[in-house]
Amino acid sequence: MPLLLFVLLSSRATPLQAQAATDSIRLNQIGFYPRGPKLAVITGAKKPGKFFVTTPDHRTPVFTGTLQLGKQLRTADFSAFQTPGTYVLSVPGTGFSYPFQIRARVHEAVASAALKSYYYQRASTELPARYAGRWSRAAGHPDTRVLVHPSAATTERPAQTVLAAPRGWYDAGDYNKYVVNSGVTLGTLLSLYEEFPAYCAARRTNIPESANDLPDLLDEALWNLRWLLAMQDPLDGGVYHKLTNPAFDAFVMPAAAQAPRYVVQKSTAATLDFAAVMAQASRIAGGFPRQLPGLADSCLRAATQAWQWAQMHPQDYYRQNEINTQTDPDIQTGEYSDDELRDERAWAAAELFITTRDAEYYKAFRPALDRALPLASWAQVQALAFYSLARFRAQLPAVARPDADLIRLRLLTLADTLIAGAAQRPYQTAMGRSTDFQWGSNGLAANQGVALLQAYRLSGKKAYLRSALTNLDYLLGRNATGYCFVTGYGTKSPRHPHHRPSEADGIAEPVPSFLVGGPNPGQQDGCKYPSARPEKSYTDLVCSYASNEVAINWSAPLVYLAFAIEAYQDALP
Ligand code: G3I
Ligand code: 9MR
Ligand code: CA
Repeated sequence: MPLLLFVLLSSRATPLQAQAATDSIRLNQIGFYPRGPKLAVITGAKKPGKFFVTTPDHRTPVFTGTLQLGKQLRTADFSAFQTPGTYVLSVPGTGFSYPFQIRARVHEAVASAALKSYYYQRASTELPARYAGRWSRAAGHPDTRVLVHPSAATTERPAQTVLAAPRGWYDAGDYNKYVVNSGVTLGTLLSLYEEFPAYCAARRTNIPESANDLPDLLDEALWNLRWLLAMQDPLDGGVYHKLTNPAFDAFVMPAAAQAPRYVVQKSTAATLDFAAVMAQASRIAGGFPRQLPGLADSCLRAATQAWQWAQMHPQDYYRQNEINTQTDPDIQTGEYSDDELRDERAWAAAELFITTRDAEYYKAFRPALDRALPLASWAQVQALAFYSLARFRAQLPAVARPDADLIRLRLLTLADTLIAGAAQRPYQTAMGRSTDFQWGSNGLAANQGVALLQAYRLSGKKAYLRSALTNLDYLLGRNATGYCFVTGYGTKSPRHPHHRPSEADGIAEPVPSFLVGGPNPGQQDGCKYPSARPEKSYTDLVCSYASNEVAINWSAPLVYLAFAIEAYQDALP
């Protein structure tokens, strides 16, 4: 018997192959690049010793290493092993890991899948089996007869006026369509396209538009963008905050959800996010005049009118409780309320400036440069302005040029705060400060990855790229829960996301390729959680909307992170 097998088997009564993999070895369950970093974290008693990389049948050891004893957990670093293949990691006394791959383009499938998740979220259309596989379903929410809610009534469009605003993506586990969250989502996806146009164009997701000559990413974005255009009141330029049922639908399939739908009050936040996205979409559509005739002009006109409305209505906050005391029916769905709109204003101004080169917009953006730059989220979009200005830094008009270094400094400072302390954390990921764990923490981790990738683009420093990869590793399994957080990917992944189609379709497996919200010590849903600790406050139960829901704004930075890491893989050491 080879020595390794003797060592492995001597601590066990049953043959290894008959045993299940252990949950105690935490690693990226998809895999690693041949020349990239490879780290696993091992929970449980801190016993020193060796670890082994073996073939999946455990018979052939291919690499031997020594466990590192961290402050809290042990780690196994097998970066030096570079041979492509499928393997497991074995730790005597602990067990063996789920299988993983080492190969070039190892994240390509999960990256494209994350983009495909938007197809599954499409409203107003059936999903035929040839695109949706087992998760094909009938059309739901035509949204061709949407009512103007009393909170949105104007002389020209009084309450109960019927509008059409079809298409768009369902926001999350629910079936409503929220402009604020659509804005940050589209901004992130369109930024990815603007930064990696060739790479994006080469990715196919098997959607009905795959045969046309637009990149699938843009076709998918257009499904939502065309809905978004209909959310603007053409008579004044203001944008309705959301298109929604009064109350959340039951856990039924889209076609069975028939409650009346409303557009509600116009808000400054929605209108500014809309302006930013339309300005950005305008310059992208301008690159496809034959495929998208007239769209660039329509988007720019919509953006300009939205900006003007927001200038005249600087503080029209969406406050659901106040509306509900004044109008009927009461609206109980997601609020997406935000009292801090300097960032939304800065983002809209920056995108309008880049597209029109009008210095007035730069003046409106400029105050943002005097503030520290926070991480992007649905309520905080300032980073999207900086990403775009950095992307176009070589082509900007003279008025912006003196600030190029400051824009860069703000972005690198943000990235430096994300890297600080990461190596000392138990899982050695950028993600993991205690404040990182909140509702949608997986989206936050992905957004950290995006910020780090921006810093890498600007500086060429590989530490930023490697740090971004630690967060992809985190999302795919190297974390305190042991889950790969993308449905249908990895070995241990969510089975019961708070996602109405996944629950109602009668198929055991959830709709694939969704990123769930992730650990959230708020535990606002009152479900049963395994632990109160922030990093372990995740539960794979359908009731858990606070940790196990899916959402378009969390998947978008994952798409960005996974695509960009794939595009940069050869730069990994
Ligand atoms: O930002 C603070 C942070 O500073 C603080 O440390 C932390 C401590 O609890 O709280 C953070 O705020 C939380 C915020 O999410 C973070 O993004 C709030 O407590 C929390 O209530 C808030 O939750 C939001 C949730 O709706 C409830 O309003 C989520 O962001 C938001 O993603 C979620 O969105 C819902 C829609 O309403 C409806 N559709 C599904 C969607 C996803 O769950
Ligand atoms: O399903 C809803 C989910 O999309 C929201 O994020 C969440 C928080 O607003 O609310 C969920 O709906 C629940 C509601 O808030 C309370 N009653 C049970 C609903 C379904 O679980
Ligand atoms: Ca804001």
